[in-house]
Amino acid sequence: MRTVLNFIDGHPVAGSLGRMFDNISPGDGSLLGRVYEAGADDVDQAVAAARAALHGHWGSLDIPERAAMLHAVAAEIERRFDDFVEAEVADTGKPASLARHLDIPRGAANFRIFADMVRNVPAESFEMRAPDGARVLNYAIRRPKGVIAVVCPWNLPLLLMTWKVGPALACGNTVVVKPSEETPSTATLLGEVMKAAGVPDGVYNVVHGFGPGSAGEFLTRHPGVDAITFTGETTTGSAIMKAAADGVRGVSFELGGKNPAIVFADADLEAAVEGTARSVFANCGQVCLGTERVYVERPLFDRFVAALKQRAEALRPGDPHDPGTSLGPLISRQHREKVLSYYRQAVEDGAEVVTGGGIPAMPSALAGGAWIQPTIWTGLDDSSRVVREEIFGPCCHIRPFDSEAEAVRLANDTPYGLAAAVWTRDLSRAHRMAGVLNVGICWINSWFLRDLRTPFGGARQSGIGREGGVHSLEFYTELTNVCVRL
Ligand code: NAD
Ligand code: 6OD
Repeated sequence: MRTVLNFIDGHPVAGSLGRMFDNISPGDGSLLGRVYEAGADDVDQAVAAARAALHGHWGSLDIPERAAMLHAVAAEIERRFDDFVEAEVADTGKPASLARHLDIPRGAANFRIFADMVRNVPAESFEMRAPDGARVLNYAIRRPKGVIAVVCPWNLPLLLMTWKVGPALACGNTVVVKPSEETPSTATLLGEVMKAAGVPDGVYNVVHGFGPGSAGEFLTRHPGVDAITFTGETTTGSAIMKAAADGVRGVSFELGGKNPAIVFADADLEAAVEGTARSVFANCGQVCLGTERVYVERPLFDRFVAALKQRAEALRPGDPHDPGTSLGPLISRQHREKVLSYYRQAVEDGAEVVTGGGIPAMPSALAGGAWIQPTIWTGLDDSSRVVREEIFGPCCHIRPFDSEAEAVRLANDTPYGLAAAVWTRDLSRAHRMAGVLNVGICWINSWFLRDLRTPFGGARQSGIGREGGVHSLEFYTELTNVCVRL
């Protein structure tokens, strides 16, 4: 059984509490290891180490040197690729093929892309005349914002953490990361990678624990933290925003969603079904960009429902290392209880259960895991909680529509606004839809296919701000306008 430590000032440490919490396998419910919980004193130390590193070697590095070090981090992640896959698969139960294809490569890419980006930031400058005719030059410089708190969820642990740590470090900041209590391993492994890549002590710190009354709250309330970047539930975002109000710290939030897919009758049916199936069931439905509401134009409705049902029933839950496995478990039995409560609610609200709706029979070795059936419903009223609230499981409701205007009204009828997918062969209509859907990301005949230089984030209750490419600069740097009388 393994022991997971905090990582503070370049060293693995148990912390001041002497307290540990369990790291449970979602696949079989077994105890994977125990994690040292960080207390308020440990968070203090981590923030102090990050502050010292900011004013030390890291802060004075030239951009090319910093960028080279982040390339070394990416290379080291790739060198230890199998260790990262093992750690991510153990913590999440997801199929190893998914971790190999998505999570770990993106972990490395998130350092490369921002290392390259900061080497090419254009500077803004203007020249004017003073009243006496003298020339005056104004130019803006970007400085690191300071010590950044990075608070992460459990669904794509390394991918989502490095999506924030990459740009934060590239811009010259230092970080204290609070990984999800469910998935502590890859953030800890990244500490070893930082060390091996020569990143100075204190630049990257990890504190383990929970939210309220634990490391999450200690970190986000800490006055030594200059800004907070967070991915997780909207209600948690709201709590963190209150914590950030003291000291008027900036926040960048990637929050929940209830994303629609809209399938027009002229869509390539095969492509629409395949893309929607991925967006509903990938990572066992635990992707913030995933689809939970599907609207299909009436002439295609019955064929689409039948085809998606076939896809759902072809998914194979099982051992993550078996190449035939295409569906992992949910992250925990506790999360499964939440998802199952929506499965029951759907039936109470009069849904037709097209497929699924319960717990699959699993071999006895896996029976203790958080397995759940992929599920499709039709026939729910638009007001049902199942159609309105984020479930974060492998499920969707499919409803017919009769006109483009109705599809837009239904898709936008939500407090969220993260993503929408539109499936049509009519490109004019596709562009028109992108202009009226109230979302941060509009996929056209695609899903989860995005250039990392583009803005990522959500509208309405799905987030605050955008990260990605130069958009990350807005959050991770402070601008100083320099006004020079020549
Ligand atoms: P969560 O909000 O429960 O937890 C996220 C992190 O916040 C964890 O590390 C947790 O310990 C910490 N936390 C909880 N309460 C806190 C508090 N009061 N103060 C400080 N930290 C606190 O989210 P989750 O269950 O881990 O992840 C699933 C959620 O994340 C879903 O709602 C999903 O939509 C969302 N998500 C959004 C995106 C996006 O890009 N928009 C990406 C992935 C996940
Ligand atoms: O691809 C990304 O950069 C990103 N932030 C994806 C988020 C997925 C949510 O689960």
